[in-house]
Amino acid sequence: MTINKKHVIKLLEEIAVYLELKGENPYRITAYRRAAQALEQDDHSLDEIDDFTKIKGIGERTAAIIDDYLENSESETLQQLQQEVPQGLVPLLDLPGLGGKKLSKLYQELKVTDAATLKEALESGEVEKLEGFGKKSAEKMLKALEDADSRPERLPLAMMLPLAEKIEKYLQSCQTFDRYSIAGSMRRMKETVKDLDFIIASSDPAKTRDELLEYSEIKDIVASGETKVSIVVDAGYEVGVDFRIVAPHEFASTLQHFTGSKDHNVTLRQMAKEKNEKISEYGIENNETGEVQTFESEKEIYEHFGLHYIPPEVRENYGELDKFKEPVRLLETSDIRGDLHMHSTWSDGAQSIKQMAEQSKDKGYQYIAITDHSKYLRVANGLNENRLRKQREEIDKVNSSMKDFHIFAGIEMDILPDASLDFEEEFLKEMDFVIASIHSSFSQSQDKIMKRLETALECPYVHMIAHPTGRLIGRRKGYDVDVNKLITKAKETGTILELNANPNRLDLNYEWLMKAQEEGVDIAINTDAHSYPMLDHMTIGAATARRGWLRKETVINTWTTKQLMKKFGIAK
Ligand code: DGT
Ligand code: CA
Ligand code: CA
Ligand code: ZN
Repeated sequence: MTINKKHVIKLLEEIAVYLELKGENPYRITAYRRAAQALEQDDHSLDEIDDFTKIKGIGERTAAIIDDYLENSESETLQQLQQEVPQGLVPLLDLPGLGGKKLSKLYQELKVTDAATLKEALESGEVEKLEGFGKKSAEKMLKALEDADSRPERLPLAMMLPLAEKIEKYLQSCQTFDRYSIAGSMRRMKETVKDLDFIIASSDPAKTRDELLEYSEIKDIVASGETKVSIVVDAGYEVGVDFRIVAPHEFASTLQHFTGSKDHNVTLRQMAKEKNEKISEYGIENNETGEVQTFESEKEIYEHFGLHYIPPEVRENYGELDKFKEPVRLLETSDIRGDLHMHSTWSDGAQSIKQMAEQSKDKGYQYIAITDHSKYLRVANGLNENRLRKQREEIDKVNSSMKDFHIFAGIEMDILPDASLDFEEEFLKEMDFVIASIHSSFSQSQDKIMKRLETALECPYVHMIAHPTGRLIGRRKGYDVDVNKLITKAKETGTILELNANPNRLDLNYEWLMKAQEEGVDIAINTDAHSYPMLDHMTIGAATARRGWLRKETVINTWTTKQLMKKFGIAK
């Protein structure tokens, strides 16, 4: 790292903070702050300064610290301080109303060293008794502390989806407008979401504002203007919701603007600039005439820049503003012809084989695979060879009773901790479709995990690896997979990798999907449904596929029944 002036300024400020926490002499603290300011105000770059004491406000001692830092790329003074001051104190500086001076007092007088000890001191009432602290500020701090540990900065998509649906239901029932859309990261189907954004087209913004404020779930109102209403709702966790109210003719531009991502819009703004235009949430302004053009749809906005329509999921500034100069056909939910991973009452599913099949047919599918758990997974009532043979009889029966629909007799077979498979190859031959997956011993080393996956990949009767990393978004990291190696090996062995569409999983994630497609690996998007409603997760899977730029031909469950039979080695 080459050290620049900003680094030096930051160093001096950090030293001041630590001294303050230690309760040092205020003059010394001020000296460092003044030195930081002096450097900030000085116009020279670092290599133009040969003697720091020549700058007014920087003394001998400070200059020596800077020289030490420049020479060694680290500061002994700072390191020393970091050892003396409890590390748990520093993050507490972010709490409202808690500067270095006050925090130092809590440290010196009440032995507060981190969030937990501060919480104790606040709850016992000791803090409000201290000079300079009041009951009110103590309450504020306690609330901030509680909020901080009750809710992470971003929530998993799966937690936000039901809330977004609930709000949409309310918006549908509203009387003062009829056009609205979700925007922001939720519309882009990002896997974690900070807050929800909605765009509303209204010719009577005052009335619309009032109507929004009548929503029954509001916990807090942050803003209530005629262009923006911001609320906090409580859905078991606090979530911010922003509504932008715009005139109907501005709707498309506002929607495009607040769908983001920020980086996508920065690049688009650059493209506008090159055309001598300015793009904003109101439209596109011609810099010469000052005229503002508005649009009927986002499609028209992209066409204005010579681009094809860019789906929201792709707007992440990953090169899409270049790529979509040419038409790009990404996967759509309607391309999906079937779902190849789901459970029935034979293991831990909620519905029977027939019920799952009929529900899937109603969704317009041509086939499904019933893939219950294997015997190793006792908690899920996993099936042994005998029960699987019985299940096949049931599947045959349902198959002959349904027209234009096919059920593949599948299995989701566990890969055991010792890297063996739950069934012998002799038996696997009998199955139409074999999924292998890991549900145990997540903490094994990468070597061991890879050995397990490789056994499955190399088995000629395994067609697919399900939820390849085992992660649960925001809850569980998954096991230690070398995904690059997995992708290479999947290509080599002709094994399908899954995009598990469950919003808690989205596994593989979109970045790995890009890579897998590049390497020519087949992907299947499956819901892993354990009940009816979960079959609908396919739309989330398709959206994630678009985030990974997946084309239809990469996704094998867009194929026909016949094509799949061939692929699975069961076609006559
Ligand atoms: P998040 O963090 O999950 O809420 O992600 P977004 O993308 O929903 O971010 P948010 O809610 O801060 O803003 C919504 C979109 O609005 C964002 O994607 C880009 C757009 N936008 C327009 N102007 C601004 C701006 O000044 N700051 C930010 N952060 N975003 C802006
Ligand atoms: Ca947002
Ligand atoms: Ca927002
Ligand atoms: Zn499953």
